[in-house]
Amino acid sequence: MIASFDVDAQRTFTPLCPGELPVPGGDQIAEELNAQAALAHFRIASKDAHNPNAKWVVASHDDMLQPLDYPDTDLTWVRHAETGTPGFELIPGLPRPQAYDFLVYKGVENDMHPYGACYHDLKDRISTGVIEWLRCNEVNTVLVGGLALDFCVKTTAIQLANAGFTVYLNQAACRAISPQGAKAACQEMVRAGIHLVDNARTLAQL
Ligand code: VGL
Repeated sequence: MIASFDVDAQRTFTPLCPGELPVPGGDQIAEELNAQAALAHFRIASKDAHNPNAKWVVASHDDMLQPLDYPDTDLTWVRHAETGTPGFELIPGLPRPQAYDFLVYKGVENDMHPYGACYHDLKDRISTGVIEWLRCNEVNTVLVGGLALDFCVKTTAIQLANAGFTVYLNQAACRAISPQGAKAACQEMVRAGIHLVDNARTLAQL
């Protein structure tokens, strides 16, 4: 069985939320995510679900990406993806959350800021249930897209590959925070055995 995974495709990571973590073009991926989902038996999603009291919160973008010394919170970030705010919502063009076969919320704890959607912590110890859900539903192949390529998408794809799934990363269904980050992430994913494809049209031909 094949599952399509929309990783953190939320408004907070798009220019629609300029004060949060806008990823250039982040609001342009819905069509590709939908095309990719049309090739799969299941559609699942992850959403960052943060709160304003998280220990990694800093007030300005200039103070971001500073190292932090909590076990499961490695860097500072500005407030983003807070539940109940517009930034928490999925990007325009995606289905309502109710339409997904499985949804996972992550980054809920104040002192945990995971990137990958498969584990709540940064050491891949505490499962979010994604891997178990996929296995229960006899999924062996996962098509991945979302935001941002160089953080949460990369980490999620690698976690899935490490768990034994065949993983296809749809590059047209992703956007990255930085071009250098995207390049390094792609290299890391290839090393992890992930198949990079240009778009859903290519996926349809496989
Ligand atoms: C993400 C940075 C901080 C992501 C989340 O979803 O890629 N990036 N928090």
